[in-house]
Amino acid sequence: MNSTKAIQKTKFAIEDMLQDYRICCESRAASLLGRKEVFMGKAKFGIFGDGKELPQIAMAKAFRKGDIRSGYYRDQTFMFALGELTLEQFFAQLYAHTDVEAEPASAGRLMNGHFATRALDNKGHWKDLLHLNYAISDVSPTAGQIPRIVGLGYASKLYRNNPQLHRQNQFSDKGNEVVFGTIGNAATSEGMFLEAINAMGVLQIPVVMAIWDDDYGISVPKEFHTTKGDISKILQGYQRTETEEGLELFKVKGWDFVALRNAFQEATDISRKYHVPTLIHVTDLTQPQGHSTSGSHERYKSLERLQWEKEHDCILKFREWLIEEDFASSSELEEIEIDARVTAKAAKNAAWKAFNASMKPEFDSAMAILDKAILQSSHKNILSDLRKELATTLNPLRSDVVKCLRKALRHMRNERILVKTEAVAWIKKITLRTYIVNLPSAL
Ligand SMILES: Cc1ncc(C[n+]2csc(CCOP(=O)(O)OP(=O)(O)O)c2C)c(N)n1
Ligand SMILES: [Mg+2]
Repeated sequence: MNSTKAIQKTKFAIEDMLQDYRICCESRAASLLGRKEVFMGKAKFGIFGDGKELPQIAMAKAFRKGDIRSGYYRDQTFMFALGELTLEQFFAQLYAHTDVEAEPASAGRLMNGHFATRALDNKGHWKDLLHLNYAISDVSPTAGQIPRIVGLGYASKLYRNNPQLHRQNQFSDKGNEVVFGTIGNAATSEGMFLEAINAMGVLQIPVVMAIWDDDYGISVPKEFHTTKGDISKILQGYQRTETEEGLELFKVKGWDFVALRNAFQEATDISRKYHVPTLIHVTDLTQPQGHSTSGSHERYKSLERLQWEKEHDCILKFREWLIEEDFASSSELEEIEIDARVTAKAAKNAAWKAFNASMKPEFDSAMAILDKAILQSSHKNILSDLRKELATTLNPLRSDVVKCLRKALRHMRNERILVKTEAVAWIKKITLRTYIVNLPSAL
């Protein structure tokens, strides 16, 4: 349809959409590589945002500085789109790199896919939140991200309604900010979500609540965890009317770029301007690699479902639409796809190199202590075996080194030799640095 095309062409600039496509492809490449890294033993666990890329692009477009996100482990594309997460940082978190410069969200303390921007500076002082894309730190219990959305939205309401709070501050622009929440479809069955929806309606707070609906909660299909299998259908009673306050509800397919852009923009405008909570139920999403690295969805999804997921992949549909609307040719898009894979791979390699380099000095100094122990102790053979075991460990972690030295100390427990003091001091130093030093600023 020519008229639609004309509107879309002027509304969303072509270069902009190709950049969106690039971010989607880079994010997907990162997810695919991430799973392989886990299976190669280079990371302990992986959970990724593949299949949820496109709606997150739309959400990022509606988000502006001063707004706040409280979401969950699928949101990598949103963070990439905002420029608050680099591909290298994404992999640094997957490897649990404990350097805050490499992994600013949590310095390797949180599971992968747990996003955050730092609201405190290195001295522990609040930054100016009005000029920050603030993603509040994710938590692992599903729906745990939801109650705080109510608190944050209510704070904006208080800031707007109380003129005494309007003087310059770094937390609220007179209540004109919006809190963006994200949650998976299955987690909407939790009490925390349902209570929060009610509270949002009562309080009339500026929230855009997005639900990424892929029909599943790990292996459990929707009919077993959501009444009528449709969360927005059963929330209809919360819909505001001409005479009653409530929520404004949207339902949109996760592969429909125009509908997503419009829904997120409209919802955000309503929430920001009128402090009306909005909910966007994004349906038809997929899981190209299943839930996480702990399972394989081929074991519980039907062949029909798996085929449907392939055909409804949001990036594939976005690609088809870009070509159909004449915004790009297949070969132009292919170039972007290849570039994205190369970029993601380079970032992965750089992150892995940096992660290993970060542990090398500790590894070398522990080896030197073991060498001394072999010379000083009467348990030379056992200590040599321990040293050999550590030296031949594939991709040794800091914890492997600490474990090895602890074992060595146990064998030397009845001996009076100097190296023991050195080994004890080494363990103390490493564990203190690893577990404590970064904490005050990692909030
Ligand atoms: C309170 C709590 N219960 C169970 C889990 C284990 N768990 C992690 S993800 C998940 C399924 C979530 O499904 P959904 O909300 O649909 O999100 P999706 O992963 O499909 O995006 C479960 C049960 C958890 N992390 N927290
Ligand atoms: Mg789900």
